[in-house]
Amino acid sequence: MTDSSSSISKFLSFILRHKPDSIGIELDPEGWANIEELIENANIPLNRAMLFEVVATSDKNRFTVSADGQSIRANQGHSVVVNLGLQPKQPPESLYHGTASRFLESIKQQGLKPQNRQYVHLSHSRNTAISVGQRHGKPIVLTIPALAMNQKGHLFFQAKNGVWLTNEVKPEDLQLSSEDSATT
Ligand code: HQG
Repeated sequence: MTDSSSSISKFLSFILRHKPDSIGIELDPEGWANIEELIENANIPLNRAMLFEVVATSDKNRFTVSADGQSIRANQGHSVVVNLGLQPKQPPESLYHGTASRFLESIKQQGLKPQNRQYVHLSHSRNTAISVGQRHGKPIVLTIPALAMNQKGHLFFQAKNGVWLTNEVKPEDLQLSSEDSATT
């Protein structure tokens, strides 16, 4: 990704996940923004070609353009409440959550909470979890017994880009062991 696409991607994530009102636009209940309006209101240089290029090249497949080409939404990561229409899905046996060591005590006490987002984010790969954790500090990977939780009635969802989502993970469901470090 070029510097310019990366700053457009950050801008789109900020507007489409968190603060559409910061440029005076609204998302519909399913999280879609009108592309014309988004471009008109953008406070960075942006046109349709630039926007479409970022959608097509986003390393994490972060955005979807509607079938009619008129609207765009983020695939996951929202703090604003939107209905992505995700259906509960059976997860694999284990999923991973990457976090920073400084959050561990609090996570042990309270479990994993969505914090500012709509869901707790989980991945099926430990390596992805390590990169996610690194964004916050010294990475730690927690193993989540997703299938066993699902069998107890806890719901899991998978966003269009493969990220797994759930409402929370209670402390008793967290598997904490000496292997939960990211040194491998
Ligand atoms: C932590 C990126 C203390 C949680 C990634 C995390 C991801 C607690 C932080 C997506 C806690 C929230 C999401 C508790 C949770 N006490 N800390 N009880 N419960 N936490 O950024 O999962 O590049 O909101 O462990 O790839 O890091 O943006 O969530 O460290 O999929 O597309 O609170 O963002 O995608 O941080 O990342 P975040 P996340 P993008």
